[in-house]
Amino acid sequence: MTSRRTFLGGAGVALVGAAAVKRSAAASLPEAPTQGSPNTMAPLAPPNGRPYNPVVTLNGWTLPWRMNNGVKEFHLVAEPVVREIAPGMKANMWGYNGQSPGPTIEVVEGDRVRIFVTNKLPEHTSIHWHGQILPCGMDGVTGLTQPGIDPGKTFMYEFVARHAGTFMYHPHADEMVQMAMGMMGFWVTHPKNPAQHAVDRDFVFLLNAYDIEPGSYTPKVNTMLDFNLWTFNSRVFPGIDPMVVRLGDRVRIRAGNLSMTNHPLHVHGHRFEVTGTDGGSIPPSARWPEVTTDLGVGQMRAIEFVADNPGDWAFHCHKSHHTMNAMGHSVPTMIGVDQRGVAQKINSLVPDYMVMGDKGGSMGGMQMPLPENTLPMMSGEGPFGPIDMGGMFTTLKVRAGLARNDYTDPGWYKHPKGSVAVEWSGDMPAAAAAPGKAPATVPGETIMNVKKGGAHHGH
Ligand SMILES: [Cu+2]
Repeated sequence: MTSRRTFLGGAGVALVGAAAVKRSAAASLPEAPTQGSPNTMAPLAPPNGRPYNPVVTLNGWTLPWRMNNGVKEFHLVAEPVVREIAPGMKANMWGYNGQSPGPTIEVVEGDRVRIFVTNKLPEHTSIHWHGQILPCGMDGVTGLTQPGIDPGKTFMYEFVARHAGTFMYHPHADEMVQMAMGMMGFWVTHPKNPAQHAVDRDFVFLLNAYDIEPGSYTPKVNTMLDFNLWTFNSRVFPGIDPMVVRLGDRVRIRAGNLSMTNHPLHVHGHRFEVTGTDGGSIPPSARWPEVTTDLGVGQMRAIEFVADNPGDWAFHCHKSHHTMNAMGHSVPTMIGVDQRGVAQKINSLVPDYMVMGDKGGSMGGMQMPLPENTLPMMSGEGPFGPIDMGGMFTTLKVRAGLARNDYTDPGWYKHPKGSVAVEWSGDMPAAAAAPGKAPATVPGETIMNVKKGGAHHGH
């Protein structure tokens, strides 16, 4: 909560920062609260300014502001942080105000916003306000619209949040390094009229990816595509909190993609509509039902649905390797190979060896010894056993009888009697034969149609 806020470095740092601020109308820099806890913080009800319905940042928080003569003033501090990726693993990252991603910024359409950005990184940075329609010189592109913010300096951005919508912020300076290190944050501009696009629960998070070698703590910043940790707000399952909603609630989930590949986000048990992009709200006549929506690189989507189906529903990226944590790829496929006996022989030479694929066992149930500061590939214990998931996976917990502002994890869903898939213990029915004549086969023999002739020209 914001009660955990601390003053960064105290008044001394504020004075040094203020000296570097040239055009500030303020006598001093606004407070720069920091957040150390990776827990999902309760929505921040606006203490002043125009009213709005606040969002919930998954495993994150919203940045408080100072109102100064009608201008909302925020203070972001770009700095090295330690982020818990999930219990059992921490990473040395770069972020804002104590965390990666940085805090969510929430403002209202028409608000004049002033953002102070202090750089405590070892290299220059800048912030681009992705999706905002603003004066060119406030766009945050180092070299193009401003000089970089050197280490120890504070810059001031000021603009009017002209359009309601879902946005994000990230550096436009040494981008590959700074984004690989976790520098990004969410931005929501609420509509002037709180009744417009109103929902009961509004969740936000960013999609990001890291390459952290098992046993190490710092992301590899030269990785271009082959990342090994696929995260929601720099967290992996089971470190991602469930999205808890009340039965019958209208729910909005907003996500932005600052990783280097696309992510098809899939919801179980519900149909949704994409109601917004980083370009704004989509008119109702242009929406269509979906259960999966693909988020391209640099895109944002807002989806909405009524949570009318109680249960614990999976919510995840549909790329199966994105619901896994760091893994080795140089393993041959052993599906169909009977490995019984092999493990014992290898175990006499390599004590920790285990087989996968056939007669080996699923990865979720494996208890492999891991290097320090590394998560299992897939984990998470459910009410029926291992969930076999990691990475971009969490649950949507739909429950009757929750209080309006209650986001507490209600535990596992209690299924009505007779509504859970069970093992069949009766007689097996006779298999129905397909119409037509089956080809004659000899047991154990495989029929192959081989196309003869012609050279192989490669791929
Ligand atoms: Cu994905």
